[in-house]
Amino acid sequence: MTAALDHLPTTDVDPFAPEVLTDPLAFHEELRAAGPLVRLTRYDVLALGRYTDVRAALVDWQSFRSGAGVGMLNFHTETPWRPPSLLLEADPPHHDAPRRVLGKVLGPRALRVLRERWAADAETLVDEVLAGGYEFDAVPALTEAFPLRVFPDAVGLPEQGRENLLPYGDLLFNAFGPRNALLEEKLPRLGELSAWVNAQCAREALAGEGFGADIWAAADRGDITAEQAPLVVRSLLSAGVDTTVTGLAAVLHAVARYPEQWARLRADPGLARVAFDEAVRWESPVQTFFRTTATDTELAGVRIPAGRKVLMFLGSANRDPRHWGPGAGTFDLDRDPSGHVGFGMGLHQCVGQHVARLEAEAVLTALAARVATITPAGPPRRRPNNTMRAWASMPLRVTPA
Ligand code: HEM
Ligand code: OVM
Repeated sequence: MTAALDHLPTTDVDPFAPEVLTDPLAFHEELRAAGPLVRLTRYDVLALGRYTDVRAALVDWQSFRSGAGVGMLNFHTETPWRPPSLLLEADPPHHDAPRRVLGKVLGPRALRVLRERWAADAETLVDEVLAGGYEFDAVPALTEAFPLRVFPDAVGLPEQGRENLLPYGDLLFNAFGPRNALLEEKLPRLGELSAWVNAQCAREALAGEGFGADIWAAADRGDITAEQAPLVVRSLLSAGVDTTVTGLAAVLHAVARYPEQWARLRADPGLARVAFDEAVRWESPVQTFFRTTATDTELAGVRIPAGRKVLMFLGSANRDPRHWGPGAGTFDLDRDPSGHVGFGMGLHQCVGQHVARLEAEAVLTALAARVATITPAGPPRRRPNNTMRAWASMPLRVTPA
């Protein structure tokens, strides 16, 4: 059963327009209702909004390729703005060795060492915040402060220049989208930010211990080449900070909006990890990624010709009532969020997800021991980004435990 692309349902909505990025839920519903595969007339790309189809595309890496880039730009026909990632923007067999190395560097063994340190760092940070009062903007105070306190040290970055990490991530995640005003506005800093990030990837720039040194040690062992090592380090600096900042904000927003869920978490802090994963499902900090069809590919009964960009709406899949039921839109610790696609699925599934969970667990556990209630202290403000569902500001009011 195949239908021609010109007979597909279409929408003229620009999913990268600031107002849609700020509040995409109505658009997601429209997308899912229109059909499994929808043509976005604005960009002439195909879109997937339903859980089943997003998941099918994610796991079928043979048909839905990453090597042509996972943004709107097709690396086969246009020049990428930076050398492609050896993980995110690569297919097997090239993807395999860098993935194996980073999987081990960020694996359970490495994280066991960090667990206690990060728990203590979270307690210190939360104490510092509370010492300043029971009303604060959680974005600078917690969601940005904590990852910036622990992650660059874990990588082994010098102190100098760390203020470039968030702007670099913001630019990178905007660059997966179209060249709209949001991206244009940030492009002037591209050269300066890339130069700093690239310089930190050299062996000499990195501390003798840490994720960065571990990647270089893998190069010494011959698991990857010395040419690959800097680009694997670059993946950490690209994907390791803004993502967890946005993920932490997602879970704080969720517990502030659902006070009874915060009460449950306080009663059973063992729920911290479930709470984080449920927040990653509910908010989907990373909203979208593209794939490019390798050959003529059939999906949901439609034949997609080779070389087409397909946009996967992770955030829409994660709230699809066809999969999650009528309560898909609520943040609920009774739900088993496993199977969500907020970290992707299949070959490219987030290699840093254990790092993200460990950071979140540390912050939520420290908060749960110190704070009885968390409520909004004013309207939170989004920071529109072409890929991330990020926050500019999140005023919170807490009461001490
Ligand atoms: C891959 C989301 C944290 C490093 C991915 C993918 C998603 C994602 C959706 C799949 C991309 C695809 O299929 O094309 C997130 C979210 C995070 C998070 C929501 C936090 C809440 C992190 C952290 C790191 C990291 C902390 C590094 C320490 C990576 C890398 C990849 C990746 C290198 C590419 C993996 C590959 O292609 O094999 N992430 N991520 N992420 N993530 Fe994360
Ligand atoms: C990378 C990379 C960059 C951005 C995001 C990402 C979410 C990975 O350079 O490997 O995963």
